Amino acid sequence: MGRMLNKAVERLEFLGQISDNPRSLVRTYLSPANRQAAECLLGWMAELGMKTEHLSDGTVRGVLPGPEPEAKPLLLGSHLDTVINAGKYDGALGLIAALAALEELRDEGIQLPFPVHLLGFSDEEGVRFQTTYLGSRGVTGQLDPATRNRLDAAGQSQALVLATEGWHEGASEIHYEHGNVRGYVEIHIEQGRILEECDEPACVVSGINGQSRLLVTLTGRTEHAGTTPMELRRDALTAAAEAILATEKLARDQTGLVATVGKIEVLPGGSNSIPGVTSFTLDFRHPVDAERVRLLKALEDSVRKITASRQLELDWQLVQENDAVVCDAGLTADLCDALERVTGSRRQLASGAGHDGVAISKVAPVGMIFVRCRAGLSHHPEEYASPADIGVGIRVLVEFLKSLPA
Ligand code: HGY
Ligand code: MN
Ligand code: MN
Repeated sequence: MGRMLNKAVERLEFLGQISDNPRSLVRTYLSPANRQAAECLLGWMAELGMKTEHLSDGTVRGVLPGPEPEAKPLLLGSHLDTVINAGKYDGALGLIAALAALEELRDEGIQLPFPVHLLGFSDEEGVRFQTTYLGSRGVTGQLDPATRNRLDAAGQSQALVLATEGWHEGASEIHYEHGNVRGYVEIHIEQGRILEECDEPACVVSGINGQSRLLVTLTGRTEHAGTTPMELRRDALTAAAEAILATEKLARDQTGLVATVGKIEVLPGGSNSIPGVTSFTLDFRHPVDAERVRLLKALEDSVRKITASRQLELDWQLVQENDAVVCDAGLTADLCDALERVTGSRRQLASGAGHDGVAISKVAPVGMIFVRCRAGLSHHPEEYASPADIGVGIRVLVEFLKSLPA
């Protein structure tokens, strides 16, 4: 496992240098760096003897057909894209670890009795269009018109960007439907602190929390900063500040709720003009869907009171909503058996982070393995998983794959 693990760590380092920004790691939907990372993965999969192909949206796939190419495939995968100023493990670890597990099986002379597809999804984080799972929703027929019409910062729709910047030459069509996939398994860093607190290198994921993503826009009136009396102002930024603090207070008061405003835009954006329009993103999550919906409505009511009291207009736009996903009991039991053989533990954790398994779960049973990450830090350049823990994750996946019957 030593040589294979070293190669996996080297590949993670290599992918971690492929960025659209020379000073920090960022790869987004159909960006040059995302394509470069995809081409890297295609090359490594081809080295393993996989039949490789790419989709016009930048998702790539490698296939090991096995003795019965028409049998239902087991899907492995994760995402090629990153957040802004990212760490090098979120997404990439799942791809490199899955590839390493398949290489380990080859080195052990083991041919799996079923087809395996390894998928590198083009966009999971949703940085460019503020929507999630563009790649995994793409291969499962879930890209709705609302998503296709989402605009990026340059005002281009996802459909237009795909048409004009897509990787069309030689692209394949890949489509998975309910009933024609054996399952989907992904390795991912935990992005939390629990494995570190219990000093365990890896665990199995029991489920993925639901999330709501919104765009909230407050409209007041732009006026002169020097001549407009305070009592006459309809300041869209101070109102947004009050709304954002109300969001934080609600999340602090409600167990299980996490809410984040990650991006804000203020117009017209001049230091001597009162902000007339402020828009901000809202990321709202809770393990229980009904609670998430109830609390989101409560927040909307609070924000409407704030904007009404300040004579502002409010646009409360739900961009995307994913209910919580419970990982498949059968896959999870098999993964726990594999975990126990490697570490002696059968620990399961729920994921506060979203993953491509949310989209794939619409057509296939899903399971996940978490690998410990230092201080739980993620979506940060100091994100880190040790080679030893990555090696455990890979061994768990190898044990799991070996245990599956034809
Ligand atoms: O936002 C998330 O939960 C994941 O990192 N896409
Ligand atoms: Mn991820
Ligand atoms: Mn992420």
